[in-house]
Amino acid sequence: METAFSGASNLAEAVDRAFIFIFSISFIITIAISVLMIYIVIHFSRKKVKNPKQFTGNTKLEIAWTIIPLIIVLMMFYYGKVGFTPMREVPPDAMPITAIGRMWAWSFDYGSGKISKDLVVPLNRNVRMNLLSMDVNHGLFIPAFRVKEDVIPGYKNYLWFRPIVKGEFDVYCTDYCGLAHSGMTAKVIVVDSLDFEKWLVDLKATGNIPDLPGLTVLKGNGCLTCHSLDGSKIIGPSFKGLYGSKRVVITDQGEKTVDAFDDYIKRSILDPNAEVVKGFNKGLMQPYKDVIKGEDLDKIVDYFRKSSEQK
Ligand code: HEC
Ligand SMILES: [Cu+2]
Repeated sequence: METAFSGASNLAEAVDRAFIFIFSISFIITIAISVLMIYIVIHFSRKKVKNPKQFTGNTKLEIAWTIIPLIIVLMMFYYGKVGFTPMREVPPDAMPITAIGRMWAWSFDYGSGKISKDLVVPLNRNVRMNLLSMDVNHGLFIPAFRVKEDVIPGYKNYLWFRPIVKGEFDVYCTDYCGLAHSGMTAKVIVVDSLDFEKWLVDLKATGNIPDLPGLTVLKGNGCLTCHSLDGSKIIGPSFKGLYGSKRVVITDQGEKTVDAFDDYIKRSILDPNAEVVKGFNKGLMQPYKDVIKGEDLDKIVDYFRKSSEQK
């Protein structure tokens, strides 16, 4: 099994080399300065040197301590540059996948409506990740591949890699993007080419639920940052299977069960904290009384009804 210290992509080696170089230099300098300081404190103490000499400049020494660090930092720059340049040069044959960041989950879009929670990639194939944010700044970080790039709304960023080790690795978000930022993780799974093709064929196209007007309203108002469509729990309950189901809610009068038809859904949007779905926190969803107007409200309910009929 691979450890976190051995890179799993073609880009890892150069990153590790730059890191180890900079780390070693820093380590050596830290030790050297500390030893020198201790030596000077002891050797030049007042007890030992009664009449200290005054120095006023030493050209040779000054040239040395300018040139040597200059060479060292230029070498650091060189190793950094050698590692970084290929990261921005995507091979033309790279397979495109879109990484979508939103509060607070990653999803990976393989095209044709095929969207996966985990990033499955074929061994030894170049992969280009197009980075898309639905809301705020995120950062896509795959430590084992030694790649990390910002995911900024409205800005077309990208990264690429070629996985060279089979296995499962972690994906993180590196920009503090709100409450559940630390939970914004996923897995990269590197598999053989054939297994990958099979997995992709089997991956159900969930992304292309026809864009009913209600879905546009949900997207436009940021509802989907807290409510998923696929059954997963984000901050609020998933919208999957909502319409027509029984909900257990907590009101000021206590617990009760309601049927999720038009009235309940409208109430939940306009005044969400009057009936709070059991197992969820009150006060997270703001009332949309002044935000969602009559017609849009009907479109949302319509969307819930239609998507429940599709099943
Ligand atoms: C900040 C997160 C957040 C946002 C944004 C948000 N909600 Fe909610 N929503 C919640 C939480 C948490 C609950 C559960 C607690 C409650 O019922 O108040 C909830 C409950 C609901 C319910 C009841 C669901 C059920 O399972 O019975 C509906 C319907 C709903 N929201 C619709 C919407 C719509 C429509 C929008 C956008 C206009 C929206 N929400 C935006 C967090 C959010
Ligand atoms: Cu994030």
